[in-house]
Amino acid sequence: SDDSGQGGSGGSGDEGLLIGFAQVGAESAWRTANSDSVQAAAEAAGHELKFVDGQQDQEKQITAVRDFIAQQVDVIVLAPVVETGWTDVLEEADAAGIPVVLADRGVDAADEDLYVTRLGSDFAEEGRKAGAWAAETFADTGAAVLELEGTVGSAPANDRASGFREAADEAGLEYEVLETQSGDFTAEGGKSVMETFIEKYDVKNDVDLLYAHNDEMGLGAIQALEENGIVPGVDVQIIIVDGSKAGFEAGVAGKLNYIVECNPAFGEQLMEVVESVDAGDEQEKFTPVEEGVFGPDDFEAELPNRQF
Ligand code: GYE
Repeated sequence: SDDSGQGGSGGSGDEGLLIGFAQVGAESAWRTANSDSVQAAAEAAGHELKFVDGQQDQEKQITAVRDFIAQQVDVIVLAPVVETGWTDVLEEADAAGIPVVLADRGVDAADEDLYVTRLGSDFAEEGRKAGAWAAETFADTGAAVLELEGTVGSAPANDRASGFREAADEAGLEYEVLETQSGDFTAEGGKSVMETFIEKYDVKNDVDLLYAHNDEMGLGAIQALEENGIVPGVDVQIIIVDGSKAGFEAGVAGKLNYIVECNPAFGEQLMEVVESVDAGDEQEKFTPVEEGVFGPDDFEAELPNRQF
């Protein structure tokens, strides 16, 4: 794209923008694919990207944003690990006249005026897709559900939980969420939470559905189930969110039953938003990334299309 004529503070002539990106971490295949997509798109667009991996730690992300402000970047891109606690640092960016674009995760509605726009997924819609499938699948029997939630206080954990319940309630599903525990969006987290679930519940006989808020936690849980002689996908049905290659492979192997897609490859779209924000254009408050759903009949055909 042609960068000339952009009105950013640091931009002159054909120079690219200086962008600070405070990323969540490297907790999942989704995240790694997202980091790759953003870095590749920034490079292709001729922008300089300062990339900081927050290691799922809000304090590290706040420090990164403060560093970006000190470096007078043109635009700050923040993927906030959790929703709350951003007001102060966002006010600092605002006072410095540096626009903030949220990528992927969102912040508290109360801080809505402190960022320009969010580009990412509609996590509540993802949750509703999971809940709608559960309602259809367990319409005749009802469902006892265990939930492996993402990072506590994160937008995708909050919204995937509420969206699921919304759709299940709306469809009149008879269900009970026996317990919700966080696996922090990691495979180790998913595995260890599943082990405690297995100790506490007769998963094989008393649990119908495991709802994992991402692939890694679902895959970790599958490992725990197999190690305990419980057949994943059969003794207990499993929903995951993201749709990585590894997730689809588990689907092809019959170890899980439903995949709600979450698309990490929005780097190019993000660069367009950042350039438009730098140019001072009017922005929508939220730009959704397009995504679908996949059941057992789709797993094999879709696997080769997976990019992460
Ligand atoms: O689903 C998960 C990652 O915020 C949408 O974060 C993202 C989530 C994604 O750890 O795998």
